Amino acid sequence: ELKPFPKDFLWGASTSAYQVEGASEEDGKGKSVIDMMDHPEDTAGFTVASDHYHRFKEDIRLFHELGLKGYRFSIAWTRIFPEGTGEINEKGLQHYEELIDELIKYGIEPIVTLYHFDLPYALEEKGGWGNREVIDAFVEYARILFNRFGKKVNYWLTINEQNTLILHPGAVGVPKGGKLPTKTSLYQQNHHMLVAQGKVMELCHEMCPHSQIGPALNMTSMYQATSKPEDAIAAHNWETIRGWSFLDLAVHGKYNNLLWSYLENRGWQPEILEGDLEAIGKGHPDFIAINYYSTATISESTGDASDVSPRAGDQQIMLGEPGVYRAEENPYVDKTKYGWVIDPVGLRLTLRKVYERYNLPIMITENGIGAPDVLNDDGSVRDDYRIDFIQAHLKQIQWALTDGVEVFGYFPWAALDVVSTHQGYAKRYGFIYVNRGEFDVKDLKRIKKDSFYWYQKVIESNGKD
Ligand code: BGP
Repeated sequence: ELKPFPKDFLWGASTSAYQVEGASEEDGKGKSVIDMMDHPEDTAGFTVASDHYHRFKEDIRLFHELGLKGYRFSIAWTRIFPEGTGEINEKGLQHYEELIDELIKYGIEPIVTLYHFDLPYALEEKGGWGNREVIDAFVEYARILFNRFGKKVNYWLTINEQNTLILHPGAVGVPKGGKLPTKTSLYQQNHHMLVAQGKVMELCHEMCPHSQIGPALNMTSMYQATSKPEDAIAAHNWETIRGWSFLDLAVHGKYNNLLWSYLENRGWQPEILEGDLEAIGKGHPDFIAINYYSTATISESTGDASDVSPRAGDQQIMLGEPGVYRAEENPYVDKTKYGWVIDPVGLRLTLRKVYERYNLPIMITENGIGAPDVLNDDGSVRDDYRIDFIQAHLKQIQWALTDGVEVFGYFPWAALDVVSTHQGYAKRYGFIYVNRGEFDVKDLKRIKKDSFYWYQKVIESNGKD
């Protein structure tokens, strides 16, 4: 029999600063790598986005009506430190203070991501995460936030999808004129992020003993395409390199053996200074946050470039690596319009695996379906596909709870429409429609989609609907 959702389950929804705020040059905000990114020309940029920066009070009123118990958002580092370090911009702190206070006023738990893809451009110019100095800059930034908001915020997330940043840097974007970094440089960046994350988690425990902090990786499961033993090895290769190696480090402060030999064989090992592993190991996350969208199906690598393709991934991520794995179509699952595999059962499996491996409570910080939602003349948005998607995933979360997995929160992507990383407003995720086109920002009116009314009932009934 299916277990019910726990009584205090955190029903929420997510956004990230650059995808929702707009006001990209207001109140002293500095430029981030996102502001400088080489953006596809036919999609909306991030200067206005959903104008959440100005309309957060109206948005939070809607979140309250929706019944949210938690709202996950990110703080833009460049609003606090326009240059990444040095001078603090008080206006930035004030903005987030007002946002947090507004949430608390409605009894909505603020869940704060410290860093969601938007590194200050001033730091990027100094070498970005490849430069060890960024570690201290990140710790200092976190210290200011813990100091100011530590009493009000109970849940912090460190770095959003560090594994996406490292494995698919092109999916997040590169500053104009910039090239994709080499693997050696990426794994060095990864190492610095890990040290920074470890230090920030330790600092959080010191400064805000009542709050909890954890990493937020994009986690999923890999299926082997056939029962061929080599396919099983390839699936294990990719599942480890893509997911476990990041979490093993965040939780245990240890480089996974398989990852390390993979790096060594290719000459991609990062430089590790004395004290680094200790710093990573002192982090001790209180929970694990996962973003889950889809699974992939893997076969043995053919060893040549034909392994690499968007064949079984989505259209913006190339999967496959010669000598490591190859991605295949999965005939048992559907896909979204954007080619992302829809696999609710994969979420149950992933939750089981993550819990079994680390024994830490899990918060699902992203999950959702991107679709070209249509605003009808009668003011409705009939997003039944979103209802089906989330309903199916909730059922599998319940199965995971029944399997004994501790899941304590669900934060679908997204609370309201946001600029998608690649398809602007053509691909939407929210429960709340934002009335704007790709370039014509119109009136930015908020319109409740069908999924809004449905999710409202889900929350009201604690997941029975
Ligand atoms: C995750 C990111 C989010 C969000 C989401 C949907 O990887 O953390 O920021 O954008 O994916 O992706 P997209 O906007 O590319 O559809």
